[in-house]
Amino acid sequence: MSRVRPVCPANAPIAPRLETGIAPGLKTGYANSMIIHERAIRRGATRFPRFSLPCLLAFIFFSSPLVHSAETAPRQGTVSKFPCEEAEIAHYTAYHITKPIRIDGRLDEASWKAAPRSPRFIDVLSGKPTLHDTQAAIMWDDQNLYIGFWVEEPNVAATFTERNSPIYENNDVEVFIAGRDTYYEFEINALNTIYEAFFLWEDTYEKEGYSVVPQFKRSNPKVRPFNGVGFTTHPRGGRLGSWDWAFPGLKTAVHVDGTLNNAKDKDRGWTVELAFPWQGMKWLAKGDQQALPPRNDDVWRMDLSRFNQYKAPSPAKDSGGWFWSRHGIWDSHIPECFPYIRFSTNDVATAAKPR
Ligand SMILES: [Ca+2]
Ligand SMILES: [Ca+2]
Repeated sequence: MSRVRPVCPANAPIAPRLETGIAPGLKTGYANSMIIHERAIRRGATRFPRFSLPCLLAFIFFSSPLVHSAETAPRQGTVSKFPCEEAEIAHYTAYHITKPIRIDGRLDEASWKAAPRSPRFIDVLSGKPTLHDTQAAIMWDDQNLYIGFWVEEPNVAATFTERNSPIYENNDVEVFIAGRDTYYEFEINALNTIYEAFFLWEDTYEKEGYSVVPQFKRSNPKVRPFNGVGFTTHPRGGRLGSWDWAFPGLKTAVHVDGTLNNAKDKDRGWTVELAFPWQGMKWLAKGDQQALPPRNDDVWRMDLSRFNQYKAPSPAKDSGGWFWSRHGIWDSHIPECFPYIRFSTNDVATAAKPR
């Protein structure tokens, strides 16, 4: 059964901003001042015009699990504060590895072949199947968290080569890693160009000591308020974004299985291989005192996704945002919707066969 959402007139009065603005004079330097509103502009203003408050509330209501009940059959009597339904959020076990991984973009190590893969990503709004296949896997050792993406793509294309360019304006894949008080955003295109940002919830920003970290200080010109993209009524309240964050020791690589920026042929796609050192996760682990590296059965919230500039043709309803599990609203920035990643000290060779 298809859902029906209210149609809201664009630019209606009483318009709550879907993003925090940047002063026009700041739109210079540092890759356009970090393209600060990143997705707010691209995924908010450009794709979600300003709606009137009643319409916005109606949209959120119609995106709620209650309205989805016929499709998703939520548990009786449960009401989520978030646009994703708890029962829909993915669970995954990340296994330990002992053999070294070469970060070259090729996911040909035996460990990657043994690791469980995510299901094919689904549309972030509808949860429906997507045009092309996207899968991911997560592994770890005592030094690093490893993430691999398999991205089916008949025309692999990318343009940005400068770090922190608006990678989301290319086709990309993205990683979000959340702690209790903070979360990290990572994006990468097929040219192995990356974009990073770090977000901190205001309710713990001062009292937990994040406010004195140079990269997170309010006085840092690369730190600004951020209020999500589509879900601007997060019950936790405000947050800050820092575009002055580089994940310590991060290693990234991409392999293109085809020809890059040549549309005359048909490519198979691209793969992405990432190593995030645990020691770079200090500010993510602090809030809930997560161990670095994890202990057996520790659980983190992490989200993996893919964004496309093209859409599946009508009548498909393709939002262009493809996720491991659905958010139900156009917003990557909802840690409560991120999949549950459980870390096992068992070797990846003991993992179940990939689906
Ligand atoms: Ca490799
Ligand atoms: Ca090509």
